[in-house]
Amino acid sequence: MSTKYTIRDYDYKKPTWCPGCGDFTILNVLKKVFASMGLPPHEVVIVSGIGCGSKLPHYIRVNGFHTIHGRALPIAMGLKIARPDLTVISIGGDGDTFGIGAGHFANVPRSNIGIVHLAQNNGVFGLTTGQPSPTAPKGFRGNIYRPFQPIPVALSAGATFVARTWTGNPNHMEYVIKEAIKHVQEGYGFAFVDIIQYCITYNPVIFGEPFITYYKKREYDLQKDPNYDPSDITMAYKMAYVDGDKFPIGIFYRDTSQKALEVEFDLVNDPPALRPREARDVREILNKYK
Ligand SMILES: Cc1ncc(C[n+]2csc(CCOP(=O)(O)OP(=O)(O)O)c2C)c(N)n1
Ligand code: SF4
Ligand SMILES: [Mg+2]
Repeated sequence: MSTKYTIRDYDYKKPTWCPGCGDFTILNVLKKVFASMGLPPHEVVIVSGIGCGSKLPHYIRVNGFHTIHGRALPIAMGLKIARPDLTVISIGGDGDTFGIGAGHFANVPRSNIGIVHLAQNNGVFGLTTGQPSPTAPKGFRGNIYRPFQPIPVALSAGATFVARTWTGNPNHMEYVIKEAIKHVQEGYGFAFVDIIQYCITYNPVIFGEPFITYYKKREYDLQKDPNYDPSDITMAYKMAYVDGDKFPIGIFYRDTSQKALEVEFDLVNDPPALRPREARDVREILNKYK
């Protein structure tokens, strides 16, 4: 553990989120994690999509890339291939990750690229004023679909680290995000964290109970269960479907038998974007298309 950086080293602009929004907790926890892991701000990149939560890179002093709706993951992947020496975090809402970006969520994990993806899962399209997102329960504001299941989909997509936390338990979130970053640093590949996020404006009540009360009553920490083995994918699938009176949080799955893509192709010590380039005369190519 390093004491080189403090939380204040990552402070930047003041967020414009609604007072009480769970995105504040995610922002504060990220600063805490970066400081306690001693991550230099210039060696971290946060790539986001579009949405309330995706504004996060504007509010933290690390490199930021606010991209387009649903596309944080492929951009983060390209960036990690070019600069595997950097800590790359991709972040986006539930609409971003499981709706418009679902194709990337199904395919980027199986590359096992060493990035952490954080889903700000609030059950609504917050920025566009509260339409049901893919994770909204059936019946919510006229939603006729059953909710999308992030954990089993991440497992099936080949993520080698799959976890869940929520914005009402910042200590737990800190633990889980730190473990996700460590998984990547140790060269094991893609890490996914589903963060159940409080949207105080458009989704403050879960099945008739206030958000905080609902999850506080039901949170069930997998790492406190001595019989839970996160290396067992069948246990992970089983726990992923537990819902109702018990809401599992923590590391569902961790596979340390695979190599990250950037490790397998030996890119880490020779980042492609930092390789010396010879000056090339492009006129010959351009002339071809005249
Ligand atoms: C290609 C495209 N389609 C639609 C939109 C409109 N749009 C902006 S944000 C958003 C949904 C945001 O929801 P979510 O990803 O859950 O993030 P939140 O605001 O809840 O944090 C939509 C549909 C857009 N910006 N770009
Ligand atoms: S609308 Fe919801 S998600 Fe968006 S800033 Fe407000 S509380 Fe947060
Ligand atoms: Mg959302």
